[in-house]
Amino acid sequence: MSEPIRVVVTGAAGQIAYSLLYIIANGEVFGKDQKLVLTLLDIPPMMGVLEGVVMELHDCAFPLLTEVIPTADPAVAFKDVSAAFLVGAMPRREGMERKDLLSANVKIFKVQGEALNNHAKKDVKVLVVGNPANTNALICSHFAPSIPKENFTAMTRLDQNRARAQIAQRLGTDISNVKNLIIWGNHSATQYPDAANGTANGKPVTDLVEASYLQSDFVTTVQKRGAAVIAARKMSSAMSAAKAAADHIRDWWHGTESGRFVSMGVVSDGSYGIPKDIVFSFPVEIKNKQWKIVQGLKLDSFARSKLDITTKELLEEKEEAMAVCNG
Ligand code: NAX
Repeated sequence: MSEPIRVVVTGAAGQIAYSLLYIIANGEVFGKDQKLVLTLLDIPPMMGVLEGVVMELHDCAFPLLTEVIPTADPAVAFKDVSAAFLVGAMPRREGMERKDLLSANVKIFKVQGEALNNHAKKDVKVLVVGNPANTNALICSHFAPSIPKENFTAMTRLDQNRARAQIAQRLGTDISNVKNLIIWGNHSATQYPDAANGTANGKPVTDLVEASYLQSDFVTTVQKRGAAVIAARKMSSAMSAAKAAADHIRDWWHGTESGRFVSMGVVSDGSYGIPKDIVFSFPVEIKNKQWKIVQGLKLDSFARSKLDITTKELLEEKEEAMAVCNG
């Protein structure tokens, strides 16, 4: 059994964290032989609720969990962490403009970027779940200059899992047979779910499913799945978001098998003509805890037009976020 690593979950009193903490503490992310110290960050008014979460974590009697530290202080939460799940964010309230939400959250991620910079391990792996996830990850990285920008990522794995589920259901096959669907761009309604490189039972998805579906209903169903869950459940996706966050970090930690790629929001290096220095979801392969953007995939004019839309949105978000930071 190896020495414990410290892992932080922010928004720890919220609904995604409630599912996520179980998965992490049960050894399903870092491995069944990796002991853990969990630090749980939330805001001061939530400390009472967080205490209840801590009680439940103790009562689960997880063999790998050596310590749980609830706190409202980022300096305590981020101390020596090897992995950070940044889930906490300001929710959108009625009457709130997208701009107001962005502005509130940019401020949170600036503070957390600075805290990571000052207190976390320099090889910390950061996953931003809180929305707007891509731009929050960019801001976080901007304020943590001592940590490589490759270590900051945003979650689009839920969108990828949703895409796989749609294709598996349509073909009536096991989800494990469906591979290499890609989410390009922003974790928002402009994302482009792309089946052009996907396979099901080793065959191209494009040979098995009509192009008319792949270019219309498939795209919009995945783009709007979050809203559909809210309409039905009266609350946003939580269990599936937690599972996706765990999938994302588990693959980053342990790597992806050869020939399989996963989608992650990462800082663009200019691949596929996407402007540098925005956090854009690309297909990646992971080895030795380093992700690499999969190169050489073909993008037709339809795909290219979709990538342009999501790129434009991310550039606008970046500009607004930087204006807030500099203002
Ligand atoms: P909840 O409102 O249930 O929980 C959020 C928690 O964050 C609350 O306990 C709140 O007090 C805390 N919080 C707020 N500001 C904080 C701060 N400065 N430091 C630490 N904690 C803070 O939301 P939940 O359903 O858990 O969703 C969390 C975030 O995930 C939201 O921003 C949501 O939009 C986003 N999502 C992102 C997804 C993705 O695929 N990237 C999918 C699911 C989800 O919608």
